This record gives sequence, C-alpha cells and structure tokens, in this order.
Amino acid sequence: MDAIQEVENQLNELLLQKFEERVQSGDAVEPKDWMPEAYRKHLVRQISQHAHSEVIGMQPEGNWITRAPSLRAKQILLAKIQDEGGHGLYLYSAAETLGISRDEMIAQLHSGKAKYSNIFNYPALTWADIGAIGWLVDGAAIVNQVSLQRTSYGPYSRAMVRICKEESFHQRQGYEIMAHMMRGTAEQREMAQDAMNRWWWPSLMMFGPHDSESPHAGDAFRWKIKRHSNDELRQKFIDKTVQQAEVIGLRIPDPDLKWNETTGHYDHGEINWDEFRNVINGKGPCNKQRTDHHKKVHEDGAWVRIAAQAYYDKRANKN
Ligand code: BYC
Repeated sequence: MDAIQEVENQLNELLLQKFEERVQSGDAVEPKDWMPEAYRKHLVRQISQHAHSEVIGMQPEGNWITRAPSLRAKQILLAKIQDEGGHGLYLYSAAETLGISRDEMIAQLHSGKAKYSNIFNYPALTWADIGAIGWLVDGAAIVNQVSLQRTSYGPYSRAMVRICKEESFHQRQGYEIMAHMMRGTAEQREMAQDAMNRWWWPSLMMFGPHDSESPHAGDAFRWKIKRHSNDELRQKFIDKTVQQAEVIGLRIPDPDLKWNETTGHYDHGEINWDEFRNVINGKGPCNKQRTDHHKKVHEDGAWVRIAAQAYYDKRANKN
C-alpha cells in the first residue's frame, strides 16, 4: 500500500511539474488536461463568484427599467441587463467544465458559501446611479477583465474576450448618462455628483483587498490565473477615471486624491476596509434583499427548468 502511495505521489509531482512548465510557457489549460486540485478549486471559486456577480448585478439595474427617462434609455438599459445575464451564462458554463454543476453553484450562492461582488449590495436610488453603475462599476470590471483575458484557463479566458467587448459598450452607456446629466439642470448635476459620491469608494473595493492582504494572490500568480495584482488594477482604474470625471465636471469624493509626479499615478486616500469586510460578509445595505430576490425568482422559475428537462428527455428518448 505504501509503495503504491509513493508511486502515486511521485507521479503527481511529475504531473505538477509538467503542468507548471506549461503554464509558465503561456499555454492555455483546457478542461480535459490534468490540473492540480488546488488550481481547479481556485478557478471554481473565482469563476462561480464572477458568474454570480453578473447575475446579481442585474438587480440594481433592473430596478430602473420601468422608470428609465426615455424610450431610448429604456431600450439601452434592457439590452445591457440582458448582456449581463448572458455573461453569467458563459461563466457558469466555463465553471461547469471544471466539474461543478450549475445547481451546486446556485446552492452555494443561496447558502452564502459563494460570494458575489461587494458592489451589488448597494441600492440604485436615482437614475444617475444607472450612469454611475455603467461608468464606474462596468469601468472597474473592464480593467479587471481585460487582464483576465490572458488568464491561464482556456474557457475562462475565452469568455472574458467576449465579455470585454460588451462591457466597453456598457461603460460608454454609463458615461453618456453622467455626461448628459452634467449638461442638465443644477438638480441633475447634483444628482450625478451624489451618485458619484456613493459609488466611487465601493467601486475601488471591487478590486479586492490590498496585495499584502490578498490570501489567494500567491496561487493566482503562480498559475497565471491573475496577471496583475488587485492594487495594480485599482490604480489603473483610478488613473483613467479621474480624467474622465474632469472632462464632464464631476468631483472625485477623495480629499487625498492628487497627481504624483514621481510615480506618474494618482495618490488616493485609504479605503474603508471595515465597510468592505462587512459588505462581503453579508452585512451590506442590500445583501438580504439581493439573495432573497434571487432565491424567490429561482423557485418561481422551477417549472421552466422542469419543462425544459422533460422536453430534452423526450427528444433524447426518440433519437
Ligand atoms: N467582492 O485573495 P483575494 C460586472 C474576496 S460583474 C466580494 O484578493 P482573489 C457587472 C475574495 O473572494 C463583474 N468579495 O481574492 C455586472 C476572497 O474571499 P473568499 C465582477 C471579494 O480571488 C452587472 C477574499 O475577498 N467581476 O461587471 O485573488 C452589472 C480575499 O480576496 C471582492 C469579477 O467577479 C469583491 N470585490 O481576488 C454591472 C472579477 N474582492 O473567496 C457590472 C473576477 C475580494 O476566499 N474576480 N473578495 O471567501 C476576480 O478577479 C478576483 O476574484 C478578485 C479577488 C479580484 C475579485
């Protein structure tokens, strides 16, 4: 028994070495390839959380479909929300190639075992929030996702390529709303600034904790799941967004924000990490509302899944 175990261990070490050489050379890892269990688990965690974020992210925006200020705005918002649902589907499919079922992922979301992005636990109070979500939230997501296009797992990386194309349209849609409001009345400008004030800091939190506090960073870099660190991507987002805010006359709600000649980047104030931890651990303003809504809709839609399965089974039996 011991001898068998030893051979097995040696074999696993060899496989791990080969796997790491492949990843280092830049080859994509595909579903049927051998992979270390920790790599598989890391990806299931990240991809499923990413998928849940896309789907839960439909809720704050869906809240505004019936109140969009014009037919054009309504059509665009509907298309955007539909895109987010599609992103969730590509990502659930990518995660399924790692041996976890959609049902298991949904059960983990409902039990609280799986997280979703902190950002969707805040309410969308005014139409300007829809602008801020598109511009800041999708803008932050793009910075992260452009980097993930080169992630080592093939199905995740390919999903990212398509998602990024759609997200850049979403970001422009949000910026257009904000620019439009900033050209409007004093009340509209105030509304846009208020949305900016509420969404800025949670958007910076989307990139995750500082690098020194990021427990998953080690494996993520070792296996090229991540190509850039949380802090690098956050800085990139700040640098590009500050200029966009200036163009339309919005103020960044950070008194410590200033251009640093030496680093060539903006310095920024400290993020409220207590707020971040509270929000991702279920104590944000809308956590309960978001999960309760997802559970209810999932239960209400059970008949659709049953009917689709019955149709599929019937066809399969015929062939
Ligand atoms: N929110 O070691 P770390 C969208 C957790 S949706 C919640 O740095 P990692 C859109 C992290 O999970 C796009 N939790 O982790 C949709 C870990 O806890 P666990 C959303 C967070 O994985 C609709 C712990 O903190 N994008 O665009 O190396 C409408 C330690 O973190 C967050 C994605 O999901 C957070 N923000 O790095 C509009 C991107 N940050 O799991 C727009 C995919 C950290 O041990 N995900 N945590 O319990 C990633 O790139 C990475 O997972 C992260 C975190 C950068 C988020």
